[in-house]
Amino acid sequence: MKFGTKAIHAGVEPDPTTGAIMTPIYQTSTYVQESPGKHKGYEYARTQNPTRTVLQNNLAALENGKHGICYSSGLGATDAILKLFRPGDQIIASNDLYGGTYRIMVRVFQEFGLKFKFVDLSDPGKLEAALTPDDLSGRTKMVWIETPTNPLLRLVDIAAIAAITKSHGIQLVVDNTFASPYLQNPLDLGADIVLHSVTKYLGGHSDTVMGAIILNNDETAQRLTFIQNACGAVPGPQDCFLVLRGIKTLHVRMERHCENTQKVAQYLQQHPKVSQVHYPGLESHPGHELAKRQMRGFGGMLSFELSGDSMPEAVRVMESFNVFSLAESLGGVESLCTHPASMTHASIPKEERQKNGLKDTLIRLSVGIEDVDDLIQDLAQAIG
Ligand code: P1T
Repeated sequence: MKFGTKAIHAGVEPDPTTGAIMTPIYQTSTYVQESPGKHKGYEYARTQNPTRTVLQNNLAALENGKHGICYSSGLGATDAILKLFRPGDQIIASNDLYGGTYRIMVRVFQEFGLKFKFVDLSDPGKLEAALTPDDLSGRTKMVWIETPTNPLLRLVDIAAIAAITKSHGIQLVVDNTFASPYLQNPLDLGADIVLHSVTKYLGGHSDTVMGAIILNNDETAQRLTFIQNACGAVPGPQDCFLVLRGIKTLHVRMERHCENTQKVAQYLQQHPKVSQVHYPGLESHPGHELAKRQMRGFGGMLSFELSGDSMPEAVRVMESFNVFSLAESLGGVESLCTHPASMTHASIPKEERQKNGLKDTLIRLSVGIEDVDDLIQDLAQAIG
């Protein structure tokens, strides 16, 4: 099946009791057993829920993976992956990543003894260089990347990084939130685990918070399913239904996100008051050629900087939008504008942010699927 057909049909069957075409919301906490241990495969709703099962199977199909496992948020999924490790184990992560991911690594798991090293992985050579003999003596267990990265839209070469991790027996996780499975399938490029903040493009309508992990390895999937039940960060059935509904239009939405964002990026690039636009669809982007190889489109996210780097001017622009809403999050049908330094990436210390190239004046856009002329007009009046 091709992507659009899988989005609508994979894992989804008419309800066996009524023929309902839409997966029912099994709003129940428990399931009646005939005799102790004799049941229909469902015991308690933290452990299994039929609405969640359908969504998990659908997500696995979209990422060309064997197992899909859902959690109550993207960070719930991140938490589950980090619980695969023991004190002393090291994870090497890209230095440009969602602030909450940095926060759970440094402020939660580092306190439990996990070790983290942050490296600019947009150059795979830097991964080789970062792997000291000590790191390679079994200490480094995982490499963690986002591509494109949040919020600087840097591209990381998944196949090149996977070749390095495989040669050293290290696992590779790709946070595929910005691309969505419509534009990029990391498992096909050699990644071991794909993570999504389902909250974003998969849900697509800014009405649900959820996370997911997709992978092929049976043993790791079994452990992650154990953690899902044992630690309890599960999504409710209503949310699973909303995401299943959202996914049915993922391919159509992503086409419009990409089309609109390319036009918005081109508009911003020629604007005299804009000094830099970070969007992989622009030929001037350092990852443009890689994006053409690795992705099927350039996505709906971009960030930009105003000439002069003036904070009051950046704030004035962000306060002046009529169509873009100033809010955290991304990937919904409506356009959003975010100030990473004070919002999504505030949990990364300022020196750390600046060392990685994230300026306080950076403005991030999640370009929605409205009429692009209205979006460009809104940018024109806000930037002035
Ligand atoms: O918000 P949650 O569903 O827990 O997902 C966390 C997460 C993980 N990975 C990436 C790449 C993300 O962007 C996020 C959440 N990001 C935002 C809320 C944001 O505005 O960037």
